[in-house]
Formats: sequence, structure tokens, C-alpha cells
Amino acid sequence: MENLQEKAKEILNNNWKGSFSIPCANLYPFQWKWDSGFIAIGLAHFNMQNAEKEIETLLDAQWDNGFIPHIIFHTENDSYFPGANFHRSELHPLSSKKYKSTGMTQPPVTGFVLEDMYKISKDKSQTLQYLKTVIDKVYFNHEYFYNNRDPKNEGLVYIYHNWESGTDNSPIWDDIWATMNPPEYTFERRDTTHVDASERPSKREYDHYLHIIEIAKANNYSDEKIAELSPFLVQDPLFNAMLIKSNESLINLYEEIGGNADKIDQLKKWQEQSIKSFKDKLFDDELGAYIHYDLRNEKPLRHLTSSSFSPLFANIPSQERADKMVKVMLEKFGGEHQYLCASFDPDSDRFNPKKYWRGPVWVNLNWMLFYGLKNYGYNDVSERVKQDTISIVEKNGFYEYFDSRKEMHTNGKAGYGGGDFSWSAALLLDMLN
Ligand code: 9WN
Repeated sequence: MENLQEKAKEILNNNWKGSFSIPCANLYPFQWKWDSGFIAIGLAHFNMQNAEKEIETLLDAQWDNGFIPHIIFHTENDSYFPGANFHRSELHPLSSKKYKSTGMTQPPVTGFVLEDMYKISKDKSQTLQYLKTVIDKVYFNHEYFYNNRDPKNEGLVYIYHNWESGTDNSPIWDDIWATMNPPEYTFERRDTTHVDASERPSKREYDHYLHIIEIAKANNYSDEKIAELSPFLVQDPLFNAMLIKSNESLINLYEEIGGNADKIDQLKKWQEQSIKSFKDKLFDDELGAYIHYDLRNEKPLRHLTSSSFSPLFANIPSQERADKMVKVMLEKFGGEHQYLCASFDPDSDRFNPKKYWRGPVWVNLNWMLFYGLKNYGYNDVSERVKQDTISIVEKNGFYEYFDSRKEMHTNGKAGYGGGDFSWSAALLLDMLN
């Protein structure tokens, strides 16, 4: 175990670029929003200064409306497509003047990351001083979400692009692609020069990804216009669970800091409505877990994914529902030949255990399940998730994602996507501490 921890630290040190971290070399050469959060948790265990800097840099790229972009292009680098010149964040009148970025976001993990950093810190008063300098920016980001991403005032925010979900090519999105018919674009992919194409999304999927961005760009990334026109408009349980978890953390931290009664009050109001709508709208009784909702076409997207169980991490379900969810997780995803937790329903014909978010196990989702299961007293299942994560990393290395089928892990080739991947290192380090 000590070796694993040393290797994890080495990866994080290598992926540190002076003021932020990259998710991994070549494949992802910039700073990504939710990666940054997970990475900061790992860094906090052995280098609090870098953890603080990581988040500070991310927040420095915040737009004047509170929005935080999903990729911040700190350098000119053409090993990634689509880059800054495609995304053109400058089209939005309130975008950062200092950094080029995308015009989309990623799951709002930063709030709970700050609380985790505080919990990990050995010098609480120093960390509290730091938190005072950054917490309002995260609050402003939540304000952005509730004011701009919730057109019907439900307390549930939408995402307008699959890249905003973080679970890019999940089979869930197939249902949305079936409602669209984008042009066949000509472009040069870079991802498949770094990683085998069988582990990445298809060309046709990329046409859809680019098309949604073209629509957003034609409207200068206006939230109002996107809500009106984007063919992709989804309430995602993972994204909303992260927001709820982060709201809770902001309340806890503001209480620790003292004062800020108005912000605490507002956060509690958001919490109340968000949790209620989340429970009422996103739980699928028949499937026994949470699902996505297609706001554009007004219909539930009835599939089981690892995101379906992420509300456990945010303490959203009642104990009764949690019991039901764990039963479904073990029955469908936890057979003796499977590592927990596949990213998509292994019984579905859309399941592909090698292809990115269509089946493989991801360390960040496992990390959430590890803590989420503990919240509900499922200590054995939580321990299994941890041991499964250790096994797949020990057998293959710190890959981006892993085959969920145990039988594939015999020759060390069941790790896929990027290697020496930062959040796999950071979150395993956290689970081992
Ligand atoms: C697009 C960086 C990111 C993660 C996402 C993961 C992958 C990017 C891509 O890599 O997405 O954002 O080009 O495939 O799906 O969750 O944040 O690690």
C-alpha cells in the first residue's frame, strides 16, 4: 500500500504545472474543473499549499457572472481537440479577460472540496484563513447556477452539453442523439492519437458534441438562448447531487467562519427546494435508483448508471430508498465476476466495458460511492468499493478507467484511456488515508 501511495504522489507531482494540475499528460494538457477539485483533495494530504493554489487558479478563471468553465486553456497546446480557438469563450460578454476557456461547465464539486481540504488540514486556522479568501467565489458560482440554469425554478439545474456532465459518452446520451441530426463536420481529432479509438467516443458522437457548441456560440453562450434552443438540456442526478453536497459544505464552512447569515439563509433555501425536487422528480421507483431527466423533450431517461447511486454521497435519499438502491447496485452491478462499480448497467445491450463512460469503472465515482455507502451504514459494501478500487489500480496502474469484468484483469491490460491519471491517484490516496 505504501508503494501505491508513493506512486500516487509522484503522479500528482508530475502533473503539477506550477499553479494548477493537468488530468494527464498529452491527452488532457489543460486544467479541467472537476478534475481540479478531486486533485486538490489528493494534494491536501501531502502538499496543502499546492491544493490551495489549484483551487485559487481555477477560481481566478471565474467569469463576471459567477460561471466557472470546464476547461481553462492556460497554454497554447494543439495536442487536444477542440481547443480554445474552437470554443471561443470571448463571445460571452462576461467571460474572463484573463483566461481563454470553454463556454460550458462541469459538476460543481468545489464546495465540498473546500470542506474536505479543511477536514484534512493539520493547521485548521491557516486553512480557515485561506477559505475566507475563496469561499464567496464558490457561493457566487452556485448563485449563477440557480439564477441561470433553472428556468422553471424547480431547484434542479440543467446541463446543456454531455461534456458538462463529466460522463461524456454515457449511453444515456444516445437517447438525445436520436433526436438530433447534426452535419458531418470535418475536423482532426487528437484524442485517438493518444488512446486507442476503441476506448473513445465515435466520430459521429463528436459531430453531436460540436453541433451543440456551434448553437451555443451562434448565441454568444447566452444562458437564456441556450435554454431556449439547445437540443441537449438535461437535469443530471450526478451534477445536481454535487451541487447539493457542495451547498451543504458551504453552509458548514460559513458557520465555521462566522457571520454570513444572509448567505447561509439563501443556501438553506436552495437546499430545501433542491432536495425536495430531486427526490420527487429524479427517483425511478421501478428501477430503484435515480435517473436523468430530458428537459428539452420533457421525458425521463430511464437507465441505470453509476451516477444513479451518486445521491448517496450527498445524503439525498431516505434510508428506505438507500436500502433499495444498494440492493439494485449489488444485484445489477455487483455480481461476483464484476468489480464495483461499472459506469453503465452491465445488463444493457448498450454496455461496453472498454469504452469510456459506457461501462468501465471510474475511480472518482467509486470514491463518491465509498463515502456515500458509509453515510447509510453500508460499511461492508463501502469497503468492497475501496478494495475493488485498490485491486484494479494495483493490477493495471493509475489509469483513467478500468474494465469492470474481473476476468480481464489477468494480464495487466484492463486499464484504459490516459495513464498516470491525476484523479485516480488523488482519490485513491484519499481513500487510503
Ligand atoms: C472532455 C479530463 C476530462 C474529465 C471528463 C472526461 C474527459 C474530456 C474529453 O476528460 O472529458 O471534457 O476530451 O474526453 O470524460 O470527465 O473531466 O480528465
